[in-house]
Amino acid sequence: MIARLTPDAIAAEITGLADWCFVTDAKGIDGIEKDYRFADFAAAFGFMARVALLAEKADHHPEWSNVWNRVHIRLTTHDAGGLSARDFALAKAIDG
Ligand code: H2B
Repeated sequence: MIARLTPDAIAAEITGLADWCFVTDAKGIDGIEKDYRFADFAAAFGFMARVALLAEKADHHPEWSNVWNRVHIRLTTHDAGGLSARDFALAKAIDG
């Protein structure tokens, strides 16, 4: 079981990220979400392939969707029922 971050820790982490938004879903679970846009489907899917490898290495996996050149990513920690340090580590790895 991994610890959920406190609201203060979440706020501090989000200020260090570009374009990630704090979103509480319909079930009351906190996550962070970002929309990416690419030149075309091949570029978007190439990004998803790179993220998939990062996620598998970290054993931490995104909730995501793709529509042609757009990729929407939501990060939350299922084992914690909300946001943990793992979500912010993966967000930084994705943007890095
Ligand atoms: N991904 C995410 N986003 N949250 C988790 O709690 C999680 C995961 N747990 N990937 C991992 C896999 C866990 O189920 C396995 C057994 O390590």
